[in-house]
Amino acid sequence: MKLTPLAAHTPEAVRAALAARGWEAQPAWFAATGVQCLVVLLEDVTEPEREALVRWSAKAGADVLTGEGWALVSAAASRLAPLARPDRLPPGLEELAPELGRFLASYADPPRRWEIAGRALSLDHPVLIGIVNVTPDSFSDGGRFSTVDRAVAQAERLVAEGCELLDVGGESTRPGAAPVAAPEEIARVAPVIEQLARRGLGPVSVDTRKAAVARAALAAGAAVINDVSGLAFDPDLARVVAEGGAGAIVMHMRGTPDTMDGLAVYRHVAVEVAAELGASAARAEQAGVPRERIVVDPGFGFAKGPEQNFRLLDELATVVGLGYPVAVGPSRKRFLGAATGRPVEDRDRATAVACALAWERGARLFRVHDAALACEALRVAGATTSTP
Ligand code: PMM
Repeated sequence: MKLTPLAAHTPEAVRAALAARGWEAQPAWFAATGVQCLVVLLEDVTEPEREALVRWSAKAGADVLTGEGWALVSAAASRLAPLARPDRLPPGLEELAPELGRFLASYADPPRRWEIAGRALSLDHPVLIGIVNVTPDSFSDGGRFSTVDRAVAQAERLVAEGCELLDVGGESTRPGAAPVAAPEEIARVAPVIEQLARRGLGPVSVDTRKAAVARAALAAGAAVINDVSGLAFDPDLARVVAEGGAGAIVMHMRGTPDTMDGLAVYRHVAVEVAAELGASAARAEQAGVPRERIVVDPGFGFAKGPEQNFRLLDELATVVGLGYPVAVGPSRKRFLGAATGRPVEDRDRATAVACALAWERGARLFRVHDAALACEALRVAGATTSTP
């Protein structure tokens, strides 16, 4: 007998081994995803549910680690699947089926498109979102593109370097930044969005927390609203997105840019960020934004310290498990400086590496200042990923 260890972090190695033995592409892919091991954390578990889980795991050959009120279940996807089927569910575990079913469905068939106003973006390849800041005080490129002409020139460069969406922001979100009133923010972003739309440099997203700014941006031609507050800052914003038929990037943060650093306290950052982000996305859906229009973003640097950002990057699969496409914005942020010792103007290589790691863990959209380096890194990362 001859033994060869196979890569287990994606289904690809098992698929290739089956294909090499004559299996057809589709059955090989389904079998490969089925044998892949998944781990889920269950919380708010009652005592009878815990007993039912332990009984099921002994029969199903799954591993369960458990304590009062919680359980960690580790098993091949195909073994977990019966727990998501009401007709095959062991008695006592009825509560589990809907959530597990949704997770298994998005694991087997992740979202491949993102619907935004007027079109859809394909997520089969890395999608670069180019940053066009029109704030006089943004932390990394503050003031350099504050006029419309400069913003347009920057946008042209980003598109030439491979960006498929341009994110125009008129309010800095760094801690201590002066708040900007809606009319001032509109005066900054609307003329730029109008120019980009007129020149066919788009689609365009607007980085704002305010409903009034979002409304003006949509009227000027924006197709996406990117809200760093996760729809928590302005209660009217979700409705504006829904009525405008726009795409939404719902980002995770706690508090406001001024209070967020003091709120960076987590027992398990990825689990808590995913739960809070899931609640924000649910708010968007309740306001009438269809699921296909929502992208979630873990919000690197927002209410997270360096170590927490790295944990979150490594455990991004937990955010991907929500079932929405995932965007990330590590570009030039402080945690990359903490790892490399590089100042903010010299963090584009670190950004490119972070993007490649995030792609490997399931992110599909990447918000960057410098698209050329990130694009190269993502081409390499993307070339290692096979889709069925
Ligand atoms: N980061 C910043 C601003 N907007 N939006 C999303 N979706 N994700 C981010 O990580 C994010 C964002 C802060 O960075 P900047 O001042 O360089 O734009």
